[in-house]
Amino acid sequence: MSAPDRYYVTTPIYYVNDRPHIGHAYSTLACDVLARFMRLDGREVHFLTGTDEHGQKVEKSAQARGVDPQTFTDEVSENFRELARLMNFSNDDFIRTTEPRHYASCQALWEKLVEAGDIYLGSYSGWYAVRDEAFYGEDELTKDEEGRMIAPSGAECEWVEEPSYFFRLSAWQDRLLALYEERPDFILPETRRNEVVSFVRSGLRDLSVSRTTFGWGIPVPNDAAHVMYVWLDALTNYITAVGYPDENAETFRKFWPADLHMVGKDILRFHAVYWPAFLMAAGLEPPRRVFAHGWLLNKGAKMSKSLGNVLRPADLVERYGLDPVRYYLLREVPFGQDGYVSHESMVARINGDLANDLGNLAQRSLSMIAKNCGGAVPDPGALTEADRALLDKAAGLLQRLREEYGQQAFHRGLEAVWQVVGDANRYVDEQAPWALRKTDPARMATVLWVLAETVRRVAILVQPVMPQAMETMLDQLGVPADRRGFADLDAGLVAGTPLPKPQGVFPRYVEPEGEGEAAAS
Ligand code: ME8
Repeated sequence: MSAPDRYYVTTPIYYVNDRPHIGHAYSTLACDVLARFMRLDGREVHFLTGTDEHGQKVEKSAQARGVDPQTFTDEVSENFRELARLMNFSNDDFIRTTEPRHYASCQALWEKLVEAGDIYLGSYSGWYAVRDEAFYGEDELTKDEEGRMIAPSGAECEWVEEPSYFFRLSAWQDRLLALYEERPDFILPETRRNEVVSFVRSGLRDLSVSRTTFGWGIPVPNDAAHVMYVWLDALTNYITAVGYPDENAETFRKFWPADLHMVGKDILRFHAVYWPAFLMAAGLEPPRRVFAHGWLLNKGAKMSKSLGNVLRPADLVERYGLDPVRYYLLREVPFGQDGYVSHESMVARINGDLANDLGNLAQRSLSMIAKNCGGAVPDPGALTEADRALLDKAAGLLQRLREEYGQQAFHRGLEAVWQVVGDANRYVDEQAPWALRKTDPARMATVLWVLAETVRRVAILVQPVMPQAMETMLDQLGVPADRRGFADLDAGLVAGTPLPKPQGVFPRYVEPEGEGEAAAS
């Protein structure tokens, strides 16, 4: 059983047939925020991402490019490493399913499943969607106008007949239902959990876990005619990365079971049904949680006109800045639900939440300190009720964020932080420190200290979402780099600490010349 002070979080491993887009960045961003949050909260974190490089879809993409699959995957996998650099992701490892460590792990898992009597040889005849790398029953499909068979995902299916090994999934139905019952937060959000439960209740068919009609995959032990079904291969990445098949490896003992597999709703069934069944069959613990987030949607024609080509992460970052994009994606769309991305809502968040609310709070507090307190943290006198009320609210945020992020409710966590930012802005207006300058400079110093201290707490807590911007803000508050963890939250700002010249952290977004009309339309 892994120790409670560690945290293992994983992203889906992405198919290398596609260039990274905003959806991939979204899943990994959510994990990055959790990884950073847990590290700041004193936990030992393992944060894994990577690429899924086998299977028919990738083989076909390589063929279309006229290169061998290994050359192709080497090249395209690099795009996902580049995405991690671009987005400032703090992953501890990047796994590729073509690595030797992963072959060893998959083959060992396979042998375990054979030993357990859960794999048998048969033959598959049925429908397969290469785009989803998934098998479908005929009852799940619809016919399009040209008579093609279409999966619920919209992917076209082809008829497949081949010898295949099967995993005895049907035998795991009751144990899966028992798992969902015993651990109500194994699958989140709850609506998705209910969908999985009713799918499993309706009965499970054995699962084809090998293919013989193409060769780009991990060979099945002792039967070279078969390669493993890409999903069995892909899911295993989560244990490979912590040292499987060596179950006694320090990393395995420390980090397995994973705390969280973050996935998009399209791939929940693989993670919440097949994966725990494989693991339990091999005598391994299932992960603690699978969270299925929603879909980021392009706001129709309107957005594509106004945002142009900015749905590539690099374009968004170039246009709006990295940390504003990170903030926007987690604040705008309630995490777990589908949501729209639009230029208008992005600009509203940047100019409202960031520039006006937090940026301006920090900027006006620090400018008044620079001007009136000799450029150093002011000396607070006795605190009034109003001072205490604001400081207490800021002090309550850590627990609130632990709860909200613990449920992957990033939007609610950020909303709670911005409520305190709003309270702090009202406090400035009420206390009017500029007026106190002449009448009561000691009280002015106290008010400015309370403000700077509130900004310090907020900045420490917002680091996981906007690491660079909060680094700048904490530099301006004179907080030493080694005093920015959550354990340092209660050590308030020290009077007399010299402060650098204040500078704005969040510039307002201004439409570039000549683009205003298109962007606003
Ligand atoms: O499915 N909005 O890889 P994949 C939000 N290799 N998230 C999105 C999105 C969107 N519009 N589009 C994609 C695979 N995603 C398998 C996974 S894991 C063992 C193997 C995200 O490259 C979302 O997380 O098709 C989705 O589940 C994932 O990208 C699919 O990535």
